[in-house]
Amino acid sequence: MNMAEVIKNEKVLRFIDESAALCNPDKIVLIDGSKEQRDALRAEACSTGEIIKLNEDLLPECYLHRTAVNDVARVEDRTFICCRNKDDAGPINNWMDPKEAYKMAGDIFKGSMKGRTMYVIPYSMGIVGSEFAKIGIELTDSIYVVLNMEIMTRVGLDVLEALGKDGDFVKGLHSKCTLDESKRYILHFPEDDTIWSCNSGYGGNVLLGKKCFALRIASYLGKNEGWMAEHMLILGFEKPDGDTKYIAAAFPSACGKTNLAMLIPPEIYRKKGYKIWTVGDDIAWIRVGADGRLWAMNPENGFFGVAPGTNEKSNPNALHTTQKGTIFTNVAHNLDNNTVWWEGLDKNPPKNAVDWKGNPWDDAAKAAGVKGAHPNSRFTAPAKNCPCISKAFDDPKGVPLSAIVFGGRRAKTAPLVYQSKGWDNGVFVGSIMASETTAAATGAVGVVRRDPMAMRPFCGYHMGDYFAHWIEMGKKVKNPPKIFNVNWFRLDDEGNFLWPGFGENMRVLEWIVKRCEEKVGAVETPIGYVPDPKDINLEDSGVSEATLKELLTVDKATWQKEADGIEEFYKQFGDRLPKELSAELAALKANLAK
Ligand code: OXD
Ligand code: MN
Repeated sequence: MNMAEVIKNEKVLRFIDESAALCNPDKIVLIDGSKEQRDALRAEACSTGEIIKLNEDLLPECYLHRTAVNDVARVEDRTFICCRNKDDAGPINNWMDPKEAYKMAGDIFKGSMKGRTMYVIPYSMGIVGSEFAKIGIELTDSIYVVLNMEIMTRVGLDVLEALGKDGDFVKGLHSKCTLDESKRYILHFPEDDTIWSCNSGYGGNVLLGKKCFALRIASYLGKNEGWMAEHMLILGFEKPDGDTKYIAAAFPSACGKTNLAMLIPPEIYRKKGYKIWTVGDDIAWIRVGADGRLWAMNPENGFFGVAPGTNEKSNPNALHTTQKGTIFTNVAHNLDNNTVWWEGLDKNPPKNAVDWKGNPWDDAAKAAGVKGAHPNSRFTAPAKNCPCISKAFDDPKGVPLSAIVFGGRRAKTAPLVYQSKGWDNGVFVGSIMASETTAAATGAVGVVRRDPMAMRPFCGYHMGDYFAHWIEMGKKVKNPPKIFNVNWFRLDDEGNFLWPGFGENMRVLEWIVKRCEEKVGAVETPIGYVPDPKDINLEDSGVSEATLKELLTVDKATWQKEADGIEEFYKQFGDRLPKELSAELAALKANLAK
């Protein structure tokens, strides 16, 4: 294929030329999104051992990949925001001067694709050609990246068509290089719409459409263009009368976002006709609609979910989603039937297996406690496989939000659910989000890690300016969503979870929706509104009224300590902390002193 005949956009051609001059690949191949090309790439990657074809009858079109043992997760300490002014990156991000970063990484990229092919992936975040979609071009020397991008985003020649002769795009350059950890860098240049990633082959570091573009670069674009890129799932809550209310929810990593997005309601709800529909499980792009509401869309096209713990009970919808056209990364390989296995899938680990490192996983290894799958092993699965995918998934407008929900993992502090007292108070609630490491056996409370809006690792600019952007957005919406906080992880004094979680979270979602519809009252506390216990449906939940009361308590002494912690946390933002948030903190303190 003659690249210049197909690619009409000079800026794309220049980007390819400059990157090729730097990385020196033997060949350049444009990814066209066709099945023929995909099949050929799969076959090539199978022939080199990069991926393994799984049982076609049991897992059609599914593959297994193992990353290098030193390359199994996002690397926050090697992730940088490279903007000209250091202050603009803020106190939470790592910063590098863009000139230095280009020079340093340029030396690493130099000649890195020699003997390899450079693949050119044109992809769209959002529906191709829709007014809310944004386009990226990722250049990579990894077939694994190409195949994952084809699941996670919309890839193909129609993207180049939509880009047109002059359109702008996010430039992503990735090379595995030598997978040298000491030279691994994930660099973002928000002022240049550019991402450079080197020496990694792990999803979160190399599927540049996801965290790098759709959150870090997009959050910066959103600030400048008046919209928001958030680390949020989006779900539809359908009531028996067919009316569906949409909720976006932000949780730190490993708090069950994918599970909540694909929740199956308890039987008593199913019988009445309630349903949950998945619009997205990780990222929401949010804009102000002409109707004065906030509208959210999922820019992704697949799910990059954590495998361990996913099973028929915890998330049957996710499990079902992974049964076709899926790439599994770092799970155990069941050699008996050429399928996959991970801890928490079922109680029958395969007898004849290979672990995620590629070593035989025999009785001796199991007895020694060696895990079959890495704890952060993943599935990359097409969204359209999901049994509960929302019909709004393909709607370019997205969905109107009734509620925004924040959550974290707190042993004692946060009640099961509370509602903020309005937009600014809701921004405050999001800004103080936190998770604790819990020592469940003893009930001891661990270290608090503040993770504002679950964006701590993903905000592409100064977090204080990000808070200010949230406050500004509130001024633009006539009918803002109501803002809530949930905590599925509250513990009793013995360290047991008080709330069953998973599908039972439906009971809390129901209260949230009723509050949005102004169908139930609530009890005012110093931090916001909690449910009157009678308004949470406990039928068949196994939760007693006494436990629910405990779940809903707001302890003043605990919150006074929390307020001190917030004050400390806020100090680092200096004068970039919006005055609205200092006022909210002062109001909380005053409420607690009453
Ligand atoms: C993810 C994360 O991989 O948040 O989605 O870490
Ligand atoms: Mn995430």
